[in-house]
Amino acid sequence: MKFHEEYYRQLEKKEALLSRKNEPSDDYNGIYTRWVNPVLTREHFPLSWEYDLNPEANPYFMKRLGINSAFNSGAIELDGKYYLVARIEGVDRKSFFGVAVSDSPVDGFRFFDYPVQLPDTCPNETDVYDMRLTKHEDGWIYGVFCSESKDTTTSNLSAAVAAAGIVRTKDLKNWERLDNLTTLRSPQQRNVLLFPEFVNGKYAFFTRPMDGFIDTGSGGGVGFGLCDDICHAVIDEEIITSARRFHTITEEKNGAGAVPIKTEKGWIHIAHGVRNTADGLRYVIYAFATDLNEPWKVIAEPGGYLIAPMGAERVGDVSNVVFTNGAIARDNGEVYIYYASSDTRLHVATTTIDRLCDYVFNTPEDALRSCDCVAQRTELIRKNLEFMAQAE
Ligand code: M1P
Repeated sequence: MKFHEEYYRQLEKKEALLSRKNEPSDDYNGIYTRWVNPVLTREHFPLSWEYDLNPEANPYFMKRLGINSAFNSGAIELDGKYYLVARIEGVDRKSFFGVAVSDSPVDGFRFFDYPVQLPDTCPNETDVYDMRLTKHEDGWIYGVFCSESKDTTTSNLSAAVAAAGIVRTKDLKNWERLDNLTTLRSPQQRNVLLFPEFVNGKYAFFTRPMDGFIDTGSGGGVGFGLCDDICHAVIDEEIITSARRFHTITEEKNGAGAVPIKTEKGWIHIAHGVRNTADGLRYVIYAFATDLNEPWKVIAEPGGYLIAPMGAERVGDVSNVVFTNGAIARDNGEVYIYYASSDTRLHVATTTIDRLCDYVFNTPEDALRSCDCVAQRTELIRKNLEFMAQAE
């Protein structure tokens, strides 16, 4: 009896969470609006994903395969529905993917019956995470993700190798695995995404060249490279697009985030930047634009961050982190940025293409030195005071 009572109690709690309506927060910056409730958490999974629902096999109604978190998610709109391919981490620390769907972009996301079972083509692969979803002009939906394996060349137990795995699908249910991306000049890769259009007749990737697993080392920033064959993707040269800079939000490292959004003025990129602090790494989200025809050329890069961890977002498994690998830009100009906080849960912030363009093209660049930053701000204040005086 206890089993059934608890089952129905948990089911009711879950249903209340899944049907809870979200609302915009009153935090204001004019650029985007944060929404109050996370769109995905560890509580969003069907009971069947964690519990054995057979009372004979599980008399105490225990979680048998617990889930720790649901966070960095690829995002896509298909036939009027919103889909998230979430990074799900089990209590055993292994990540995997699950697809959640909703009729609304801000709440009501429910996972498919089963997680994604990727074709097991890489025997040494231990972990997979952070899928970016690209609706490519070739007609496929591609998922590019981090494929992590143990580094067997050293005795360091924690040493790992990160590569970019590639899958493709038409329906988010059946996934075909292609060869991992090979980058001839970079030993490791994470935060790779496939650009949605051919560039010079080739498949184009934004990459993140890295010397090691955590440190990007000599990797100068977000890279860009072309390949001929998506089924056996090989990139030779990687050009640096958005570069890491001393004493900025990208000093330690940066990486591509959501698939770039096409606008009349250029491609808008929503990426992440990392700086080091006495308390460890701090991850923020920033934006920049690249040229419509030469998408590797940065044409605007506002100074500072677009989204930084705030309030409860600041705490989690890896605290002081916001991270995005998915945004949905609708034909009507609405934009939904799905961002995770502290490697623990997923949130949404809403804006529009007009606002993002205004932000990216009209926000001053980082002046790089305190002295010049003060001059920048002084100029803003001077203009404002003059304007206000005239308006009186
Ligand atoms: O823990 C913060 C993030 O760390 C990694 O990002 P990066 O490669 O830029 O350091 C990723 O593993 C990401 O999943 C994670 O959110």
